[in-house]
Amino acid sequence: MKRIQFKQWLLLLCIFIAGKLNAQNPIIQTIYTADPAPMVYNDTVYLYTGHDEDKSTWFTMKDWRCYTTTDMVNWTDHGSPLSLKNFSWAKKDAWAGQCIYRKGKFYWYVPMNHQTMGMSIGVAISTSPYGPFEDALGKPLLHSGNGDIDPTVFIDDNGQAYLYWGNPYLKYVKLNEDMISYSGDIITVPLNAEGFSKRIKDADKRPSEYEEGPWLYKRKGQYYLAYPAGGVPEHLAYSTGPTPTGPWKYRDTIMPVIKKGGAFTNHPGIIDYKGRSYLFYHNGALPGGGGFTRSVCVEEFTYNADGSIPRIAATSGILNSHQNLNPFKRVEAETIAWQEGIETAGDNESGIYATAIDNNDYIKVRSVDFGKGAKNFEANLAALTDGGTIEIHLDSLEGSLVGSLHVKATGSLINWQLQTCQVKNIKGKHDVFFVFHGTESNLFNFNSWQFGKK
Ligand code: FUB
Repeated sequence: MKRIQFKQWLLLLCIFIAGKLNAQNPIIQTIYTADPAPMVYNDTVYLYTGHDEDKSTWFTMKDWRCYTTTDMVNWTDHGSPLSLKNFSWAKKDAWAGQCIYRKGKFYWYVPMNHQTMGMSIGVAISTSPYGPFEDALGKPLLHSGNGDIDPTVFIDDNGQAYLYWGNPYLKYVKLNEDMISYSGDIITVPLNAEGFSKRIKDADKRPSEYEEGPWLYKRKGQYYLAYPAGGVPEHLAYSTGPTPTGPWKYRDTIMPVIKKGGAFTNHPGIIDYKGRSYLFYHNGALPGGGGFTRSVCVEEFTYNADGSIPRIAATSGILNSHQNLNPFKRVEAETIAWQEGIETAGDNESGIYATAIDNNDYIKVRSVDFGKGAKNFEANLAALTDGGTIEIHLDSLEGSLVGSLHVKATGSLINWQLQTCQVKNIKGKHDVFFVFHGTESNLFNFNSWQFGKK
């Protein structure tokens, strides 16, 4: 992501200006992400995504990613807990999946191209939402045709789990309680006009507006099936039903085709979190972004009184944090509301950290509550040479400079050391900008930070 073409600078400038105006979308800027699958577990939003490779000219995807938030504006990068390498039978195409919790375990359903059979759906299992995940079966959970992509999983109140998937068809099975096998036939859902609206574009090719990427959930006794619709460029639409297997009734468009900065695909992920409702989707708005280099975004919305979903516009993102961030506890450097120039990397010993830090790159963290005051700053850093600086600015890139940490060499880029500086007495709630300066490239790696009161 780091190196961009000169002609993309104009777009970068727009994003930069938008960034200054508090843009939050796309919510991940370090890599291209696609096909969001949010999961609420223990008061945290876990966002599982696909990962478009840089400069991709097809859906070239090799791994899946995980991010978390508790405030909907600062997102922590947890790296890649699952990749094609975890499936001995996989050939390529780590496309859209979804993860769900059941009885102490996490089940992540993902499609990929089988070495001989074509697109198939696998299931990976872990005892932690962060992984590591491993192939539960050593073979696909199912293969019914080459349109076996984009699984969505849902567990009803009575414990029955359902897996829906497919493009151009829409199919489902009832999963067994073990979540890694199913009972009964694979059912093909009739894609009729009543359930999914009559196809307008390419009506000879498909019977209904349904395209791919289903997202199944239940709210207030009603079952919702959201999906990309209408052919490319896709919009998001939904149907509802009285049971998890329908009959489905087409309701409406959720998000129209994104005209500016959209990708030709889209993909819904809908959750309720701390009393508010959110639609996750993807666009192509980052520098270098497009149909095969997509980025995950999120919008807050309110259901209509009758339970219908309103039209949701793609905006610059969520401005109000759910809760303040406590700067007096260790915060991972890869907890980011917005950034420019940074990448993330990781290994078993260091965890995930911010890297590829060059002059003028920065990380913004929102709604940091310093309470009655912070007097010093401590960062866990690794540097090959002296000379890099972390400037701490409040509320904007040019906002008041409250401290500068002059980074010292630590011996290697994974040899971590706590380094500190004094800061002016910072009180109350602020957005914090860590702005990096230095003459070298790869100035240092940045693992975590914390403020102190003395
Ligand atoms: O990300 C690869 C494919 O593009 C997904 O499986 C589809 O839903 C579309 O988003």
